[in-house]
Amino acid sequence: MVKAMMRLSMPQCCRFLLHCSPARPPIALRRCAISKRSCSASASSHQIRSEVSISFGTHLIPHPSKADKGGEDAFFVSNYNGGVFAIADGVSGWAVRNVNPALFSQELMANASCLVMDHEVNYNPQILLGKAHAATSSIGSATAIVAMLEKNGTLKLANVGDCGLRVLRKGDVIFSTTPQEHYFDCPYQLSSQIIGQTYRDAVVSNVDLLEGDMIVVGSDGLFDNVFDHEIVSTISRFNTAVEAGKFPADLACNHSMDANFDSPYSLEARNKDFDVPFWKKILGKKLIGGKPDDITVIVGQVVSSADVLEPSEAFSRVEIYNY
Ligand SMILES: [Mn+2]
Repeated sequence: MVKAMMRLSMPQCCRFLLHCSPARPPIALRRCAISKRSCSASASSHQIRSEVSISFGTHLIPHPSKADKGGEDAFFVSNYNGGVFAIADGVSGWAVRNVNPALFSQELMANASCLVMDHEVNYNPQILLGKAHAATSSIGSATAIVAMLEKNGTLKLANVGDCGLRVLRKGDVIFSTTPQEHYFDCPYQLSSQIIGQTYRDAVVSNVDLLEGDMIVVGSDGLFDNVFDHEIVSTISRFNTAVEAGKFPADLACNHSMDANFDSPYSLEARNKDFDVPFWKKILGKKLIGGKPDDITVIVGQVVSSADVLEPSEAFSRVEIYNY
């Protein structure tokens, strides 16, 4: 399924692919549209035991047909303040205009990663999205989610489109984002064109987290293929985010290739009145199956800052992937 750019006609629903390629390894940040000065690190001199931060596990599995180029999702994680993490999903509909859909999402995330410590951003994820979007010159569009944890445990979110986030506490989902879309498979998106959405369209949320909470952030490749109860059962098998990071993505990949799995995506499609042709319906068939896509997952575990960071390691570190 090719995710639609705004004002393009809806493509035909659901196709299924046969194999899943391994994720491309992380690539260090190579280029940044923001001045280098704003990328420089800052230090916090003390770690107080009552403060929290996030321990990350990450995984990106490109769409099988895009694996050679690494797919069109991009993300970064940073340990600045309590932790900053973000995902952008390049809208694949741009390929029909001979535009590489990966360029916009990659540049958006590179710019956002450089602005994490910007004083005008002031640790506000919505402003970060706005400034990163303004600094992005590539043609294309992307959905995007940015999350920032304050050391007091407040998680601040800004979300445009259908990337998603869940907060898990003691086996329950206690917070969930809701996707924004114009119509089925055409999400809200930050764009190089004036018709797209802006940071002002982001859904902004604050969530109070506790030590031990697990955060699962993903592109729609995760949430279209994995139900929340599966995320809970998968994550609860592991004690740390580093261990847990890979498994939701692997599960999503397996489901995405399973033509017999009644996925969240196929359920949603039928709810929106998409289905198999009439002649298949009378044979008892229905529209089911996973949705092949780039799958990006960041798992974060809220931990005591003092448990993971020595003062000498408290410098901000930004890792950006797929760029
Ligand atoms: Mn996607």
